[in-house]
Amino acid sequence: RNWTKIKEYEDILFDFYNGIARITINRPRYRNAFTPTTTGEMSDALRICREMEEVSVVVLTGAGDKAFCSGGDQNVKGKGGYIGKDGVPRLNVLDVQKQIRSIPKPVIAMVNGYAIGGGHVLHVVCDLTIASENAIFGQTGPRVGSFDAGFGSSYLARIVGQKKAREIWFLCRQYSAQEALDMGLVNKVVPFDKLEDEVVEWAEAMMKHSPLALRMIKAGLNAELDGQAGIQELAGDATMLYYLTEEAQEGKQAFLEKRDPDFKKFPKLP
Ligand code: 2NE
Repeated sequence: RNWTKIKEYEDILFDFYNGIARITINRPRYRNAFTPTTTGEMSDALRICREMEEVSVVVLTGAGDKAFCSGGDQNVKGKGGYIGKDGVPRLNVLDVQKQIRSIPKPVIAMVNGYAIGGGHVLHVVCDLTIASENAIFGQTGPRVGSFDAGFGSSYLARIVGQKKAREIWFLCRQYSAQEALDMGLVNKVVPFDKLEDEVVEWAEAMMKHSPLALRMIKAGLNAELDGQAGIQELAGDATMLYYLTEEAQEGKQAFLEKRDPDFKKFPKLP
């Protein structure tokens, strides 16, 4: 496949093929652990994915055949967070999680190896996960002095159930791709050399469907779980659709023409 570069970064690759934007964490030396630079770049790339009309589906993956992402880079973990080039401790992977949930396009985690710690949470928050047979899943927080009590816990529990989520966090075990499939944590497992083909096939299948319908379904599934922030997303989509109607245009037009609006002519469907 002829993937073309969208933008050059330090820690990630960002490329495009046939409606699909692919974000690859490119730190294989550290099992694709992220630093504040990595997550800052991922945020920037996700912002571009949201804005780019040509992008219909986003794929998140890791470079090489060993890891999807091994979470926060322990070399830069300091007091108060992960310390970036500016010397400030941050947890900006949380912004990336929120962006993955709120971007109005499907996001597929293409898990090509270890998805561990904060790297595991990244796949959890993606809409779909396709894994290769060598993929390994798990949380390590309580073992290494960390935890994610946000999406990494509550959304995980929505996926695998409360007992299993507590097992995953309390015992910090590793799970095979097959075990992850059995607990509903991933959508499909394929041989490593078929991973990209499978992901592209799923992306192309979704691209045959109405993007607005997919957007509303994603917002609706999120809204049930995300409280007011989730309702805001769904409400924003409703406002966008309303702005496409003549009825909404009439309100603005009347204001600009300094006359009373005539809303009577619009249908009140049952
Ligand atoms: C990922 C895993 C299981 C892979 O094991 P293996 O045996 O395949 O590789 P190895 O030898 O452990 O790792 C290869 C190199 O990558 C580095 C290692 O230190 C090693 O370096 P050298 O010895 O060759 O110099 N490496 C791997 N993961 C790293 C990391 N996260 N940070 C820095 N260097 C890393 C195994 O490597 C592993 O268990 N990694 C640690 C996983 C982990 O505990 N991650 C942090 C969880 S906390 C978190 O991510 C988090 C959160 O809980 C809340 C908010 C934000 C983040």
